[in-house]
Amino acid sequence: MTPSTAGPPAVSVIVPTRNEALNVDPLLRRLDAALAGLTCEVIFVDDSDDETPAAIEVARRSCGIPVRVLHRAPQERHGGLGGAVCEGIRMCAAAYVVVMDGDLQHPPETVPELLATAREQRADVVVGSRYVDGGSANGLAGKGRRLISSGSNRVSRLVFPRRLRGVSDVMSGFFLLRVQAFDVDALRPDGYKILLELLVSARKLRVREIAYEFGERQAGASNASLTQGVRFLRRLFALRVPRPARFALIGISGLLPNLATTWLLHHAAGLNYLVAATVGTQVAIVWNFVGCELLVWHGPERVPLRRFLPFLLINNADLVLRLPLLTLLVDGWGLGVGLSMLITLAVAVVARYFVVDRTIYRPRSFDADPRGESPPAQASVPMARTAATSSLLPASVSAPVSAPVCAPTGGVVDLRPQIENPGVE
Ligand SMILES: Nc1nc2c(ncn2[C@@H]2O[C@H](COP(=O)(O)OP(=O)(O)O)[C@@H](O)[C@H]2O)c(=O)[nH]1
Ligand SMILES: [Mg+2]
Repeated sequence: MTPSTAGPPAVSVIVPTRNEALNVDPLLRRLDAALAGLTCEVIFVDDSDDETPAAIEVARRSCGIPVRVLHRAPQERHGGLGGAVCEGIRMCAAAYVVVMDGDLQHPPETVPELLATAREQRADVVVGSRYVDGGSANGLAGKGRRLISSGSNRVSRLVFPRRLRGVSDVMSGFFLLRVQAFDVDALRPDGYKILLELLVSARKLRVREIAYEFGERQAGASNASLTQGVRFLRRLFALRVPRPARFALIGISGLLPNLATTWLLHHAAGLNYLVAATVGTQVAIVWNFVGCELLVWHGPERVPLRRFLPFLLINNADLVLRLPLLTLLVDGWGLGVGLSMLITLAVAVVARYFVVDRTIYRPRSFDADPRGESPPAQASVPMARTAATSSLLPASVSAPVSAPVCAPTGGVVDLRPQIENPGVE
């Protein structure tokens, strides 16, 4: 195929890869044949530790399609698979991107149909679906994977009934996007299932589906794991429930270990009630900290202890400050003890939220997080580095032609805070 060099390509195919050395050559060959006649480019966003970059370098020489590669070093792998897709979208030169796996489970021959559907039906998203007539999920390895896939689909649609209405395969990794319909910088990708994130983040999307047969992995091993499942559930919760509400929920749930510990130490172990209540409070603080790390701010795994110590301090200070307020309400204003307790607790939760948010979890804390657990600072990889990282880039294709939404940040790390999607539905 002879790609046209005039103007931007019609479609950029984004392939996130992690250890796919044996698959990139057959993938590029099939894409080359399938996309004959289309102006296009392929962008690999590679997080591999094997020889995948070298394999792409070799394979691209006999490929008629311009191929670009962004290889991310371990400390740059923000957001895992989802983060890689977002990087690809930022780099793309076309108005449409197709995202597909690098292991040939997604048939390259279906890419033209995705594009044709988007153009004919003026769609913002075209989802390759395994669950419509003509589609098949047989390539999913084992009954367990099939159950997880269909279960996650159902749960997602239950959580976002309006946004996901009519989408039969929310878990699909094979889809097309009209780039202008999305603000990639507002996303907080977290591992797999980036399509869910995209679908719930933008309003009024025109979504269409086409069937495809999910094939078997060509070579190598799947990167999916239980951890990815946990990250998915966590992300679903975060997309649905705004952060302050998550914080409040964790705080309320902390009452349980607090009361249980206090009761046990006082009644079962016979400790003085003040000692028991103090220990109970410390247990609740640990509970809250773990909850905040996992479900509220998603702190990086490294050195959580460094965040725990100030967390412990803030929570105990809160206890000390609440008592004078309680005295003021009860003795000064004559309010009942129960009501006063409730008021002081509510004031404390709000104050604690702001203090913890602005100090322990302020954006700077996440700047260098390699796992990209919802980094509020988006570390965009400059195009210059892209070119330098990869000798794979012919000069003519090393820079995108034009696309405002995916313009590279040109060597600058963009520190704008990321916008979460609180209560997006
Ligand atoms: N860039 C990047 N690609 C990834 C990552 N994890 C998986 N992939 C790629 O995403 C695609 C789907 O992953 P795969 O392991 O096949 O998952 P499965 O299809 O659910 O079993 C493949 O092309 C992988 O190489 C990652 O952390 N970063
Ligand atoms: Mg796969």
